[in-house]
Amino acid sequence: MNEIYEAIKTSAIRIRELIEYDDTGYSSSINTTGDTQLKIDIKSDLVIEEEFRKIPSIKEIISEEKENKTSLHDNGIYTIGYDPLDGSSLIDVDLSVGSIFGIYEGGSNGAHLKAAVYVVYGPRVELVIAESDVKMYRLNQKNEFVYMHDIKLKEKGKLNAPGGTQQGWSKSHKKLIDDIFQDGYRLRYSGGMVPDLHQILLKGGGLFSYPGTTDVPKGKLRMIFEVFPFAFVFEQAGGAAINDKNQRILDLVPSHPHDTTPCFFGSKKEIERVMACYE
Ligand code: AHM
Ligand code: MG
Repeated sequence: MNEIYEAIKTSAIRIRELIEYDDTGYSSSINTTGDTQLKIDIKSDLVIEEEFRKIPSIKEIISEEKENKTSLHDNGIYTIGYDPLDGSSLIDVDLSVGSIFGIYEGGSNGAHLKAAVYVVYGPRVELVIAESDVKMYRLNQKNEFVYMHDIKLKEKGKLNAPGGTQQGWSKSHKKLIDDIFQDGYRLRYSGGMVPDLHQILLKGGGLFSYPGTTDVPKGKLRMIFEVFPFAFVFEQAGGAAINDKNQRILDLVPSHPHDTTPCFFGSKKEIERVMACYE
């Protein structure tokens, strides 16, 4: 597993360089979800693939930027699902973005997840590795990721990050979000799930939601590259992650690599509120 973490660190340093200095314009290609890809999405994907090709324990990779799996090493054991540059449309306005990795063994269902890693490219570069605990690292001037501290959620937080087009929310979802604000929670939402979830994790807790809406009934966020890795991080940090049927996210089984799901990530108390609303 360590060699995988090292490959992710090398990729992150290279991607940071692209974010800071490279062209942020559109390419001429469209990805599986129908988004026009930025040149930087494609380049970040290539950087990660190049670094992962050097690691014999990786059997195959599934990228948000590609339609199908890519086989790497026949004798490898791990499948890595990743989103090379999540929230990349925010680079134009100089907001934080991230990379997300799920390290799976034996398949790519939630239950196959062995570890999850994400990188936040903000004013500083931070990297979080979740195994049986959740550890945060920060990039220093010598391009080394230095361990900072473990991440542990409190039972209840203060932040609310409500995603999805409000016009398409159900009445009960709108009431849930309104009630949470009524209880004094503060709005913290940038539109990049990596910095939005990172903020909730570091500030002790809260709720991030991306429900099914009338325009996207199954939500927007993809299970293998985005939702499963963060569900793993939240559980290992002492929180929880569920869908709109009150099922644990990590029990879900996607039928296609790009399947999406409504999702809720939070500390224990906020997830209990979601369960009461969606039961
Ligand atoms: P992307 O992978 O195309 O960048 O989309 C994922 C991002 C998430 O970071 C964020 O939570 C969500 O899209 C916001 O989407 P929207 O503004 O369309 O609701
Ligand atoms: Mg994404």
